[in-house]
Amino acid sequence: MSDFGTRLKNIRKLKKMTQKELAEMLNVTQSTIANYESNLRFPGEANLKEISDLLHISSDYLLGIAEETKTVKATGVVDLMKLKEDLLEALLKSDESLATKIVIESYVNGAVTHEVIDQVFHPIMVETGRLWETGKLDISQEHFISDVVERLISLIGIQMSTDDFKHTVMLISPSGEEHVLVLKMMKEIFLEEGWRVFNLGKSIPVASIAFLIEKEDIDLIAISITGKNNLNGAEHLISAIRNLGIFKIPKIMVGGQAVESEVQAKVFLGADYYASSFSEMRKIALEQF
Ligand code: B12
Repeated sequence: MSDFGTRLKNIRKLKKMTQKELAEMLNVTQSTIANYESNLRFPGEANLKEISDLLHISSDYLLGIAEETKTVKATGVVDLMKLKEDLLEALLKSDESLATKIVIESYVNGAVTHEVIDQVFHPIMVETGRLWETGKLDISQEHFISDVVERLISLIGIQMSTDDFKHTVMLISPSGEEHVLVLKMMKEIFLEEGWRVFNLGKSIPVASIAFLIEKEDIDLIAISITGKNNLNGAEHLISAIRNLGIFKIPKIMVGGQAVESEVQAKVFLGADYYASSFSEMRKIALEQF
């Protein structure tokens, strides 16, 4: 189980609060909060109660007295496999509040965004698709799960306390592509790596892409294509971007189920990079920029 300081820091970050903001709310200095989070000092009874009220978490939980979550190993490491199973079970029972609680607790205990997206949310969506395909899940349940997962992804979004971004990425899908949840997952992965992100979704006019490239100095355009029938749209989009006549054309990376299932796609799309998974995408982002 993680210590008090780490738990406090994780839950503060999850609530998207800076040390300064929490300190102001508690009427203490920022260094007091920093000391709490480094386990150099501990709050008195009154302050502990105030912290737990402000962060909506029980003081027993902050102190580590409350029962360990099922998803946390005794070592304090989040068991992602267990997290995935528990979360899927809650989603299949349409229990959104339990699903939210499971995800929040895993973050309080130090879960890392790109790991949760890669090893929890992605497989949950794949399993959802499999259950729907085999007639074990109604479309209404599939839509419910997509909506809750989308909300949970926003919930775990990292706190943006910096405007000193390393690079800038634009995320898009070709028009007609309804699978945009994947773009939200990609957004959190890039944010975690310190990138500035413009998630523009599907059906974005080329003129608007040009406008943003000139305005924001975009380094990378990442395009996700799921439906095979959207490959042509993606190809046109990429060649239109290449022919914009702009001084600095950003690098283009493609990925998605359609690219994986169509061997030729990697060639005819004409992108600079192709990756078959989020971890490969992250590797390119880290190594090539
Ligand atoms: C949720 C879902 C929906 C939701 C989407 C909600 C949303 N807001 O996104 C809704 C209900 C709208 C939907 C609609 C449809 N869907 Co649907 N859907 C799914 C489901 C269950 C999950 C999709 C998802 O989010 N997966 C999670 C992401 C993270 O996985 P991923 O896309 O594979 O991404 C990985 C890699 O491909 C890669 N990657 C992806 N993008 C990128 C981009 C870059 C740059 C890089 C580097 C890497 C990368 O990294 C990821 C992680 O490793 C899948 C099942 C499945 N197996 O995926 C079906 C699925 C994708 N859908 C499918 C179909 C057929 C449809 C519909 C045609 C159904 C219909 N008859 O209406 C429509 C299509 C509408 C349209 N015009 O696009 C098929 C697609 C088959 C195909 N490839 O053509 C699937 C596979 C289900 C199936 N087996 O039949 N769907």
